Amino acid sequence: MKNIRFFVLGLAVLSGVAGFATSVQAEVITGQSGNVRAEISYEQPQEYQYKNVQIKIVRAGKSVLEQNLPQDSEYDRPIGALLDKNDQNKLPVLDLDGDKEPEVVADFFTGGAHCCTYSLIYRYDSKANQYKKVRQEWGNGGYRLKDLDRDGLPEFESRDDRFAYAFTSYATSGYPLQIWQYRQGKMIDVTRRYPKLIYAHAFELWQTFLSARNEVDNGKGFLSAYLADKYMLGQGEDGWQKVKQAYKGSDRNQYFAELRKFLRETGYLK
Ligand SMILES: [Ca+2]
Ligand SMILES: [Ca+2]
Repeated sequence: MKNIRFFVLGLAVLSGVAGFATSVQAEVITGQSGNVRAEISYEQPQEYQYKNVQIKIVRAGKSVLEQNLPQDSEYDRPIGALLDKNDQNKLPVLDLDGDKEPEVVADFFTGGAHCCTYSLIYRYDSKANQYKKVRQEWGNGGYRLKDLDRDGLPEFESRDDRFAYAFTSYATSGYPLQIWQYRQGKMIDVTRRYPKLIYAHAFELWQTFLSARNEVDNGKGFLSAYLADKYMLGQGEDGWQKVKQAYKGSDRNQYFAELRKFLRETGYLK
């Protein structure tokens, strides 16, 4: 079950919040690749509030970007600020798409028990000598950077967070696998290019369902995510057969109807 719920950045974040301070002092997190150096600064947090969050990107000693970041609220904070002091990679600066130019990946957490995490990904536009960003929402979850196909470029391994609370509580929600690539300023959902990983993920969800089906909500949350994975594998019908055989809840007809509707709304069932 643990592996299915691996990215609860939010929870890790809460436990790492810095202590209260009496004087306002700037704190900085940094990252560097080649001659590109990025930093995020903010006032020392007071009562979990982060003020004056700024980003700065310097190329070969020259500042190219320097701006205040809009925050959803004052609880909105850079995740790097909450990592262990010895963590070297607080503000990742790395080439995500193989064009030899590093991007800056700034992760944030908006506060609350789970929700939400998001990334601001900055890309250098050499013609304009400017950085342009995209914002990627991760919801309650997060992601891991991992080179899944070993081509030397990292993928964002994540989950479809729309399944949080969809059929049950947060703790018993399961999620379909989601894999993203960053290419020239855009985030692309490439999950279906990794059928072996989806298969392994579906298998794991099924195992989790089996161990949870006698508990609250009969393992509904895991079964829903399992079926979404099966659709991505082109095995929707096979998935439904297994689901109908295995689900023992007394609300089966209603659950199946709602599940079908949800899978259509989320684009798994076409
Ligand atoms: Ca790049
Ligand atoms: Ca890769």
